[in-house]
Amino acid sequence: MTHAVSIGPLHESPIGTTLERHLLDRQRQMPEATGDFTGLFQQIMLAAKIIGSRVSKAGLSGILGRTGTTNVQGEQVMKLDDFANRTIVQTVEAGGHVCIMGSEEVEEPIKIPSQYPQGKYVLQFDPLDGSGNIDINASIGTIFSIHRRVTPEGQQGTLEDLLQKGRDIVAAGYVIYGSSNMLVYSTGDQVDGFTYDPGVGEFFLSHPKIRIPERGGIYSINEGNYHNWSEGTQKWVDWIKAPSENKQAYRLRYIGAMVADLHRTLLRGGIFVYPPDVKNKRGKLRLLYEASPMAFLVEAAGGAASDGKNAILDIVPTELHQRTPVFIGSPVDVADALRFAQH
Ligand code: AHM
Ligand code: MG
Repeated sequence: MTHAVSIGPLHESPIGTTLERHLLDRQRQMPEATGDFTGLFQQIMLAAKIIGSRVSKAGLSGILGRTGTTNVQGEQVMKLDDFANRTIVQTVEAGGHVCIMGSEEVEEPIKIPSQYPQGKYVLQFDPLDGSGNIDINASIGTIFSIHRRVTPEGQQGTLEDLLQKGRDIVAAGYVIYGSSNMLVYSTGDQVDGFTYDPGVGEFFLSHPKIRIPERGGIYSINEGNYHNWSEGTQKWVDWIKAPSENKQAYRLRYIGAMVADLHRTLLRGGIFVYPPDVKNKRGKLRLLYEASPMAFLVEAAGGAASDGKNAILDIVPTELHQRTPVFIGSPVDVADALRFAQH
């Protein structure tokens, strides 16, 4: 028998690193790991694949529109953010890894039905952030974070498990449904990005160890709100878009979906801001489902995230749907913005 021509050591990968392999390799580095975290993560990724598949067919399947409308077959159609919410709940609830969930789409905590085991983790998510972008075929995303429960094991979780600060997050991430679908996640020590191959049905490591640049050249804010801002925010925007002695004029980019704006900020640097304004005195974005997970990722990549006074990760939540101002991105750009915002 003739032997095939050797093309390199057997364990050198011809296929790249799958998300599954990445998770298993990391699990083995933690001797105390039980596989619970990996199991939960795999369920979230299954939900993301189902949501991504449905998002990519949104224009075809008659699913656009409001809850309660009917599609061409006369069937009731579900709004995509309802669909995404239900997909995550149903994919995760029976797995035995979580004891309670919180969703931007649901007013109250989502309990795990008593017929299922009550796990040791807590999952919070924004199932489809930026959903206003669906109808114009622009990027949207899913944001999630995982905490350890703080109430006794074996019982149903409570609000106390959900109201934990971002500093105690075990892992956070987002999935962006864009020109390609990507997962970006961190367990706090590094941030890795994976691109989805729809032919294989798997995420592959494409952006290992993402580091946000110290300073960028882009600012991202809804400038249509200019007249509703504080004087400090107005002065900062006037300053950042003008050339000055030690910097170029920054360019403005604003997609209006936090996942898309943050994804660009993480890769290219710069700053994303949703400040308080006269209509949204505490800001618009939700601490638990949007600000905290993104702050966790950006800090792990070497960036900064503040509510204008304090690090977002240090805010102790008092309500499930609490809002917060957000100044997030490259550390130098955030420090510059805070000098203005604090006046
Ligand atoms: P949503 O969770 O209802 O989709 O709203 C959150 C979105 C963010 O993704 C985005 O950054 C922000 O709202 C945009 O708000 P605005 O249209 O006020 O600029
Ligand atoms: Mg949202």
